Amino acid sequence: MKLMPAVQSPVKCGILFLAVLFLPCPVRATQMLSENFESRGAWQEHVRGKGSISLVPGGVHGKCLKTVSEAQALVYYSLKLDPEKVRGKSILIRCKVRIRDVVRGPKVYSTAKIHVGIRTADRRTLNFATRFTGTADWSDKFLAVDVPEDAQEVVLDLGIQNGTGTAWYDDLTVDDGVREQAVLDIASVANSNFHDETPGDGFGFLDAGPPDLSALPLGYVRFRNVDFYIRTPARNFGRTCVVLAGRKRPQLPKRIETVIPVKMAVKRLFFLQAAAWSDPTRQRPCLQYTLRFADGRTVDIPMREGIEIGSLWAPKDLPGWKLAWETAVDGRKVGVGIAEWQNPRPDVPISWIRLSSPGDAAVPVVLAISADPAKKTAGKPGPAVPVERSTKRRRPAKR
Ligand SMILES: [Ca+2]
Ligand SMILES: [Ca+2]
Repeated sequence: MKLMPAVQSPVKCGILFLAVLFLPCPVRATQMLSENFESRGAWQEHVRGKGSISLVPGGVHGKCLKTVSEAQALVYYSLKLDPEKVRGKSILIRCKVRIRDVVRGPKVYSTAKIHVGIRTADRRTLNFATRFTGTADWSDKFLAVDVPEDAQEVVLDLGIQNGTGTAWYDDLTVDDGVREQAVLDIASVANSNFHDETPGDGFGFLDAGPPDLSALPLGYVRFRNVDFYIRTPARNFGRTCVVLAGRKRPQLPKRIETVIPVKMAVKRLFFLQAAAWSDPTRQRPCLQYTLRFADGRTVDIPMREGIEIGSLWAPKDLPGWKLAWETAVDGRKVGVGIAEWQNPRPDVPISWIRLSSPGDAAVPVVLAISADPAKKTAGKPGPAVPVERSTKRRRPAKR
């Protein structure tokens, strides 16, 4: 293991970037269910009104589930989850979803959705749902559900509840939500998105055209054995990442005034990031994270081009930045990587993180930040699950 030299910080606390710490982790999410909708299996069909349920070709892989509601019908494809396996857990449901002309029905929840209904021992009904309306091609959807300890019945439903339209589902997984790393919520600082069609028109990701980060997987991802949460454009006014000023984009902010709340003691931080128009030979900071500890002390973590932050369009492993994801668009590469920071003060909670850039170097892009919590709660070592929580409803008997 090679230790990188300590960098300057106000508290001189010997910050080390560890080059090869991406080792297999002992705590992994356990997958409880994986459904590809090639055949019906244990699922039940519920159609009330004019609608239909079918398994049809044209899925993300092979067949998919197609649910059609012609006039505010209830069209649910339902599966009972084993309450023994999900009680007291924060389960995470992921699914590819495609919708066409889905129009909301009489209630705010009358839409296409991923829904979980829970009946408890004292006969309460809890409803959790991620809802969809309109028309959209296949995309990743999530639903996180905190299942109470006294859950007696847990039912997962896919389909349309009294809305009108068509919804397709494929590649469904349910896992127990346990994560090795805690994902930090960057919603408060996100100022950009991943997409830019036209260079130089003043809009879009880096305003440099393709290749952009449109193909980056969204939601919960695990790169090099580190859990991250990549924001989806469906929330937060489409803002999914942070782009700061650099030589080629001086008009962007050099400093984000808001901060990322952390509020926990951490052993390590992981930064998913890359630099555009980067010159790895410069080896000077183009991005800085400033951490404030609960005792008021701060520490600056500079990210140097060619060392801790690699090139977005020529991504390759560096001493302190390991390639996490890459793709090619028309033969041109684009990729992002992980820089890891070992906290010399793991016993002091970190209050927040601020982002800034010198503004005269590469243009830095920050996609996600995760932390290794210093303490793991028994049974729930993962993060407080999501950054973009589901809509939670507590209404009796209505799904
Ligand atoms: Ca399929
Ligand atoms: Ca543009």
